[in-house]
Amino acid sequence: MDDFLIDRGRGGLPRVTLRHPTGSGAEIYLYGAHVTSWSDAAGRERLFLSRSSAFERGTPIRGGIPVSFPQFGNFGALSKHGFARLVDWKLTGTERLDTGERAANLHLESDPRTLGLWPHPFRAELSVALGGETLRVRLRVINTGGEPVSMTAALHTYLRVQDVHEATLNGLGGVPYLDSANGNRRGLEGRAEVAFYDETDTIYLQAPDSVSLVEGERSVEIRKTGFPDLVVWNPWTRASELRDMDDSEYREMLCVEAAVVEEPVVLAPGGEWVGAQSFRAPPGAGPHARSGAALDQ
Ligand code: TA6
Repeated sequence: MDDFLIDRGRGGLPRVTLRHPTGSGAEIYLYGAHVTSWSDAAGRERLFLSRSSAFERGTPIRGGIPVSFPQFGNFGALSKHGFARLVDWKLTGTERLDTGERAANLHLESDPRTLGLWPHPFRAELSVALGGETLRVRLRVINTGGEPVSMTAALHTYLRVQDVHEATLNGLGGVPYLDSANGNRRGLEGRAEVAFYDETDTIYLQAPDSVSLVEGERSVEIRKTGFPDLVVWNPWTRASELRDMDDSEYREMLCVEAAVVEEPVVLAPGGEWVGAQSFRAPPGAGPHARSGAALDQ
């Protein structure tokens, strides 16, 4: 099979498929620059995508890696998570990197529609690089206007788990947080291994760049650069309030989002900002498997 395929996916929306010689794969929709699938060399899907997700313009895709830009959540006057996930991005191109990764590069430029929502000229670029065991996603934003601009953003990644009750997120002990599920109460994470028993919507502030999601013998190492914060979300039984997620699907997902929330990025005219999130899923790796170097960006 070719390394790159450009076709129409669900809902007839344009889609780029990346294939790595090891057998791993990824799919990206131009609508929202949305990564909807990352499968490892054994063919196991590593991202969660809701069975009830819409694939139609005007509604965000539920699952995968939505791009929240230029606003994270409701932290501003725009609609929740900004407009980037609701518009068509353009495919800049695909390439084989020196690292052996297969990559797709997308971009979005301000136009009359975005300027009507957010009066700031910009260019945003999203690069997705697929390796044998890794997926790297990089967001670059350039202020192409003449005034300073303030923005927040996230790579709102939905990771797939077999059962969220059995999963822990490790590496957040001692990190301050904002608990969005409880009136934005502030706290300090007391657990080295965070387990999940209820609705979770936590913004870890100035979070460590490396955490790991561990579930039995499976683990995913998650790294970020440029993004100071890390958001962890699971709607739990409130999934029933989401019309694009089945009631029990909360068991199969955990959002671990590289984000910039509390202290917005301020870009001077001509200035740029880069943030990235990457994932490594070693085959058959046990809970304590670790390897950092391969994910440096
Ligand atoms: O990033 C977490 C969050 O902001 C939660 O508050 C939750 O609502 C989630 O995003 C999903 O938002 P959405 O608009 O996609 O339903």
